[in-house]
Amino acid sequence: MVKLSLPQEEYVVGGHVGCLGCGAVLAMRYLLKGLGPRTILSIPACCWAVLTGSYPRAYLNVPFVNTAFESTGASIAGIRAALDIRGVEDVTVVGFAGDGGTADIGLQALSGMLERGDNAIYVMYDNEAYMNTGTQRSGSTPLGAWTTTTPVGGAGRGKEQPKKDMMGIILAHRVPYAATASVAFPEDLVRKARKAREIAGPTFLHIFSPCPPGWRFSSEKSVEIARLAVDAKVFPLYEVEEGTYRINRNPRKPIPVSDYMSLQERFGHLTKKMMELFQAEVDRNWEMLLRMVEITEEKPLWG
Ligand SMILES: Cc1ncc(C[n+]2csc(CCOP(=O)(O)OP(=O)(O)O)c2C)c(N)n1
Ligand code: SF4
Repeated sequence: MVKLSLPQEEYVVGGHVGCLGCGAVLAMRYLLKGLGPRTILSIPACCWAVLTGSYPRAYLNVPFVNTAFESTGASIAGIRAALDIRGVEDVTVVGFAGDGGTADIGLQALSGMLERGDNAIYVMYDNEAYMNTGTQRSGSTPLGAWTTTTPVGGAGRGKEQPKKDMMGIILAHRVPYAATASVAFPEDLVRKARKAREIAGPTFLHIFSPCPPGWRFSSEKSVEIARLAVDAKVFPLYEVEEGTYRINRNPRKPIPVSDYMSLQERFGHLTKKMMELFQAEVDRNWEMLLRMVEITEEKPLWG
């Protein structure tokens, strides 16, 4: 068995109502292991707004506020400003939102916070749909995936648009640090959380978080699926620091995307032709990433 060297402290308390195998629970667990107790979270409407519990119970061992769906970026900017006025410097302010709350409805508040340079971490846990309300498609849902609003059958063949490139959107703001992370690679995730904490200014973590009921797979496969996503290059692990790209895991023996997709019923309807389209999209994105590493090794994109 692989032994992980993770902090022992737990800030996600047992008893929460997350589904079995919920990737978003692991995302929060590892994030807080990296950030530690001097952390304040702002959480908008999403699965995690429910998982925090109802008063008098709370399943997080750090303070948090629940904010309106569209306002996470503004909320963390406000919390930081309040702490600054009081002279509190050793508290990390974190927005923790789903992909719907980030890539779609909360995008303007997030963009404002990044552009102003507010000192806070924004985390998008990505389960690739609006899960708390029953699996509606988001901008972050991948091409071809079944959701309740991208049905399969009749004229429907799943989502017709590709996944929105959130890292690209974030990096257009020239932030000091942005990284992808996965619940299948906890040490990498903890390291990235710590790094974001140490950087003054806006930072962004995009955490891949499988969802068994929404992606239609059995709950014990969450971590396996997250690992396959990285090794099939569907969700590469990389970070961009002051305009320089670095890949954190370069799979020596890449696997075909069909190995990743075949474990999930949301892709069960895809034909060979659609799989090939998906593979081509993945290959193109990977090529682009390699190019960005090469280019920015010589000259960072900014800074
Ligand atoms: C303005 C507004 N519109 C719609 C809702 C209903 N709503 C609550 S949670 C949610 C889905 C959130 O999806 P996402 O951000 O992807 O997080 P997840 O539930 O997948 O964790 C929706 C649509 C709301 N609370 N506020
Ligand atoms: S619906 Fe998905 S994201 Fe929400 S609690 Fe269940 S497994 Fe987690």
